[in-house]
Amino acid sequence: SEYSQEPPRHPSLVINAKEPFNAEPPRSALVSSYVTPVDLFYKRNHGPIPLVDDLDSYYVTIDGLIEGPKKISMRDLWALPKYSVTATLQCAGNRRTAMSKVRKVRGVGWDISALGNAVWGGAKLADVLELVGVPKLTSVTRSGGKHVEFVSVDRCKEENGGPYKASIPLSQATNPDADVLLAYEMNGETLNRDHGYPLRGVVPGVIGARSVKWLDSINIISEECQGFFMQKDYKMFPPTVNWDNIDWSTRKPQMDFPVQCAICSLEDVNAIQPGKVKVSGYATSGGGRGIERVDISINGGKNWVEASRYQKDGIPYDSNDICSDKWAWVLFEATVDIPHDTEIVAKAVDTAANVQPENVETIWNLRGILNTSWHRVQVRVGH
Ligand code: MTE
Ligand code: MO
Repeated sequence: SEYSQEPPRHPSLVINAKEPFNAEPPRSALVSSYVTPVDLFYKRNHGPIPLVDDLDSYYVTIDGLIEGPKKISMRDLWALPKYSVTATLQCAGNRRTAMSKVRKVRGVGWDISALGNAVWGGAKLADVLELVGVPKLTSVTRSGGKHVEFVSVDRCKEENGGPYKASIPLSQATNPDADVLLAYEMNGETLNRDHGYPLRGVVPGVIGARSVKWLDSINIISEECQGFFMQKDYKMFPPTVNWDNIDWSTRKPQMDFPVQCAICSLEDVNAIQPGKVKVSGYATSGGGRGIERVDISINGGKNWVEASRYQKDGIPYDSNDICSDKWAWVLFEATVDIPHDTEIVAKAVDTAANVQPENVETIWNLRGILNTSWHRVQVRVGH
């Protein structure tokens, strides 16, 4: 079958769909390290994993509304300055299963682990675009190019057997500070097949869907990419929109991720002993915004205590510190006293003072994306 060449995977991944392969690590694995190990990093696919086996004949075609189209080889990319960017990638469908409990939504079910934090190594897209005559900080090319479209070598049914694709604004692509990468390494190793070997886009601060794996070509275009995943998916609709009245053209493709957090040290319903419990998890926001605060409640949201935050072990996190990783998640930890059955809640505030919605009902949408509601876990004590 078309799925006969899938790579081996870690046995502790929770498989949400087999073909295409969609899987996430157990909650507890996420908070075991600041940088998520590659084999435990969530895997989100829309088709079989393509096999690119000859790097010497591999190249990315850069074409479209530019002066000189060019084929870029891995050698060309390796010759450019290499950057390492620690960035959290999160699927827009993270926490979809919980949204589905309010009212059914369409899409692969995910618990809270459809995200991970990795050190991506590669060339900056801004440097690559210079090779085809597009200078830094360009928002429109002389021939009217305003968007950068990434096209994959994979095949998916949503595109009627065509490749997965997505685009970002040219202004972001040519801004060195946006840290958009053409990545060939993940956590210091050659990118593996599941995550886009030999080359993928990494667009920090933006929903995972725009970080296209297995790049085949890059096109400079005048309008945003017209592909399925830009125009007929990954858009945020109000709760009133259903499959009978949906008009996809009324909404923009989702880009930045809103502020999010989740408790990873406890399962949905946990039996624990009375006394002190460590509550830990992740918090992350989009657009390079840091995490200002994480609040924990042990009585369903009546009272709150502030959790401690960190990125690197032992060093308290400071969103103003230039040594903090601006595109990466912040892990949090609080020790609380749990005398009886209760609901533990976590919510984060980002550096723009954006907060998470209290209830999932108010942000319900038919595709089940961006469930960033307060994260709640039930604990049963002492029986
Ligand atoms: N790129 C290609 N070519 N095909 C895909 O199916 N899935 C996207 C994105 N890039 C996808 C893709 C989605 S929806 C997400 S969330 C991320 O890749 C997941 O990246 P990962 O599997 O490396 O975690
Ligand atoms: Mo995704």
